[in-house]
Amino acid sequence: MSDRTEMRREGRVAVITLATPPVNALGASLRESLARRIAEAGSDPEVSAIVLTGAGKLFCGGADITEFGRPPQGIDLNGLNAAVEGSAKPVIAAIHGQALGGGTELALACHHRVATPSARIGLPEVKLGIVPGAGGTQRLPRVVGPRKALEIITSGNPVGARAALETGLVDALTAEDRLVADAIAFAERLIAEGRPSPRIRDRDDRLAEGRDDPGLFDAFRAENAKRFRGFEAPEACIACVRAACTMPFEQGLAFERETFLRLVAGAQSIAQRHVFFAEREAAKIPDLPADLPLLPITRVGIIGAGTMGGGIAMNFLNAGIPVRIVEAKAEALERGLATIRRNYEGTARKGRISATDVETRMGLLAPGLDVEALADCDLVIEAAFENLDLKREIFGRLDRIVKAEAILASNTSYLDIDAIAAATARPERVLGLHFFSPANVMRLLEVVRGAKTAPAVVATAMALGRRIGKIAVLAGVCHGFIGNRILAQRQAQANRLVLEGATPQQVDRVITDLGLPMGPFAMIDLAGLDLGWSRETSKGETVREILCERDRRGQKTGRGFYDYDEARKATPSAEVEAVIRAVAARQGVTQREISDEEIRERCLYPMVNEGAKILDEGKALRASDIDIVWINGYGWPVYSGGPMHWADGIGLARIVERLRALEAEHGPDFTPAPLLATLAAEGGSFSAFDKARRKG
Ligand code: 3H9
Repeated sequence: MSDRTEMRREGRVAVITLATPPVNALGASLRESLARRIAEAGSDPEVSAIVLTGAGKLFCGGADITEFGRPPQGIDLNGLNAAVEGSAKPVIAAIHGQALGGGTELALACHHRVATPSARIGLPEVKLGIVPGAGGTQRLPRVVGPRKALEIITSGNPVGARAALETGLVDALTAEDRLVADAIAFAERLIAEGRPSPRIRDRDDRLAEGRDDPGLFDAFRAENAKRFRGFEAPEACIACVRAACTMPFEQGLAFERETFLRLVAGAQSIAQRHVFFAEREAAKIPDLPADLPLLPITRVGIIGAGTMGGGIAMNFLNAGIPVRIVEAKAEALERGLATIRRNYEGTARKGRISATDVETRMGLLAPGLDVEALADCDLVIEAAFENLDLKREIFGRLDRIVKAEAILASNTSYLDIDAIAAATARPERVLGLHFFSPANVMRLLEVVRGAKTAPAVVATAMALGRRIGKIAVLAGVCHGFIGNRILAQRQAQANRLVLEGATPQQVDRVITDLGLPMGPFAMIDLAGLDLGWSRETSKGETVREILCERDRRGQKTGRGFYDYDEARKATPSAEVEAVIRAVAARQGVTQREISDEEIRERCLYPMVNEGAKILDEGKALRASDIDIVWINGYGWPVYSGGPMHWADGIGLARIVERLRALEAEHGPDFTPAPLLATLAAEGGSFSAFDKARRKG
């Protein structure tokens, strides 16, 4: 076993460095190695204090997540922490970069903590569907009090070193570039003072808050009910912090351990860990060499200052990248700029950015009415009306105006990128950058690779996505790419189900019960029923056409599939139900009672089926990419891992069996995709399919 730590001596101080790149995760060999070093330093008469630090860019990223679900090996993290805490010589954690999860728990087992001012400390376990399992829920409340501990543990968000100093989570800040030297000086002072080493487990002064006010936990739960909806881990975190207040330390620790083991084996945590790795996997494009030089992006041009163009611009401004934004009419441009400013001012009012930030960002934005202004941009994104002829015309023009080496991108959500690229003399520099509305909020970016898009252009777009804080997923050219192509399947079934007798609110409820933020009909109302509709061409045959003709065009007209009040609260509409009944009668569809189960199967199984087709055609690189698209673009709940992971949980054989039964009843919309049928017959899963593809 290679040693996973380094140890050196500086006078009477032993410095032990965690050295398992890239994140010093506390896997079995690092735990063993660390325990051995602590014992060695403990028995060395020349050593009077120990400093623990991390190699590379951070202190420690926590337990090794890949070990979860496997048989435990060697000393566990609680055992290691007990050894550190029990050391007769003071142990000081010297934290830089990040201390996360088990890394923070290790630091809490130390007798003191010092940190660089830029360090961040947190317990992100809740984001993996678990509770901190190595004393975090027992030690943190003893330092910062139960209320603050609840916030930190249930949000999973790290706190900055300065805030950590204020709450007592760290004892001192070091100079940014003198972490270890300052930690050694701190240790030498302790040696000189010769006081006994404090152990967090012995403290209980801060716990009074939770004992005197047991209602604190109920109040916290109620305040955060919306955020916690559907998730198991936050409630378990609350129970563990409460245990810290009501049980002796060892008993609380045992309670935490039990809770951790229950959750780590549960479906939610398995799904959330799948998402953690899937997000990182999505960034990897197998056929692109890792050392491919990226194209410089120092100035971005955007065509269209509407909702989409403005939202897209904000992403770049937020990242400090100058933007030129062009609109055809002065009035539309003014309106677009005013919206961007209003959005920033709103964020500033909430205290998330400063008034200076607002001006800095607006200062990076250069508005104009002339496309010529985009000539020297490195990337131009077109966010114009969704019409192929119009887009081809714009791209033809851009090609003549914008410098030859620049990338030209379309934000189209459905159209053929190859047809758009063919309107230029540089198809290798053309691709799709599909942002999701609201573009400044939603994390997903579909990077659509055309038949001729150059590898460096794809790599640059993927890296740029990351730079502006998006999760970029590579998609191939097809109608609707990954996300909307799958959405279309759900929508077709939703439309059909209401004709057959379900109500829009029943369909929407079945979908929101699965944890999605809104159902198909609420979603259309938000987007507008009249997208792609016009009075001149309307045949007045479908429910949607008739509702448009009656000016029920969605939230913007106060009425769509639902009626809306001033607060945009939706109520079911008798008028809509009558329209649906009339259309059903005209089409000869007999209405009947439809069960929630039927809605679930008919809406979701065709999505999974379409996902299999997308995979088979190579339009998505992995099933897990499809999950990432649906989680970050459509709000699929992370606790069920995305549609493909969810399907694996049900079993592909069961899904194919149900699709065949639905096919017999309702026709070819439900015919199982060949890949899905094959996987089901082999007893396979999408996750095994991804693994096999990865191995090539
Ligand atoms: C825990 O601690 C439980 C305990 O309470 C109790 C235990 C009993 N394990 O994100 P990056 C991999 S739960 C294994 O791209 P960055 C990652 O997959 C843990 N692998 O880097 C990637 O691999 P690859 C609580 C891990 O610089 C590579 O490292 N801790 C782990 O953008 C680089 O990662 C957390 O939840 C891990 N813990 O961000 C923290 N972490 O190259 C999770 C990373 O093959 N980690 N990898 O794709 C993070 O949030 C980020 O990785 C971090 C670095 C901020 C640390």
